[in-house]
Amino acid sequence: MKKREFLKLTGVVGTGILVSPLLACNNEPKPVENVEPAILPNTVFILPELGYAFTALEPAVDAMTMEIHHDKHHGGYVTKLNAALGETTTFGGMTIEQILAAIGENDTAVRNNGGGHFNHSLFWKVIAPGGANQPSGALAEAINASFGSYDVFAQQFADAGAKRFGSGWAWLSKGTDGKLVVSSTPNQDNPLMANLVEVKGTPILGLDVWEHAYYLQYQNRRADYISQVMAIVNWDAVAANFAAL
Ligand code: MN3
Repeated sequence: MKKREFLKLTGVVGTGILVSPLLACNNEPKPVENVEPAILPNTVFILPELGYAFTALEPAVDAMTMEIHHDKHHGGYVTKLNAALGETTTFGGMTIEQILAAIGENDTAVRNNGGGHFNHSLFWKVIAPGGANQPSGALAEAINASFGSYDVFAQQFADAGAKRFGSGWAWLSKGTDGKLVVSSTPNQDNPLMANLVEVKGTPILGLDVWEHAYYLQYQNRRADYISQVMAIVNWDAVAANFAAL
């Protein structure tokens, strides 16, 4: 690069002095500057594959419900989550679990759509066809220790879903005290949202009781939907969630 071009690029053409002799000889330590932490780019979330046919859960859940629920509802949450994250730098580089643990009252779009993404991602796995239809091993022991028996747990879980007013979820989670706990949340909230929910923990089983999850097939019979889906829970998937904690 020619000198004139260099001077032009550095913006000092015509000043006459390139480097002040005072500055050039200044060996004083520089004051420590407040360096802003690097802003990490937002994670871009994608709609996970269902992993099985829309017909695979019939007759408990019909194919049209599964298709609309996965492609349109869950897909919509993912699209809107990514859009909401684009409006802020607060959640840069975070996993969905980290985002949900960090959100507060004012993060409405991330709360609704991030919750929607996490909740449905869990749901598709715990109702996947195949797998044990009853808990066993360490998970069965934990259920017995926490609730007394599977039947007591199952009644609490079904009640949590049936009594949820409006839209929401029933959860089986590992609570902050290490015990398993049943809870229910409104909308797309879940027990990971430590700043927002009463019963905090890490969910290992979730049941969607929004009307979009059952209305085409069950209409107003939410309790029937709950009992049919509880009968097809993939307890191997739930046990894998439990073992990962
Ligand atoms: Mn849903």
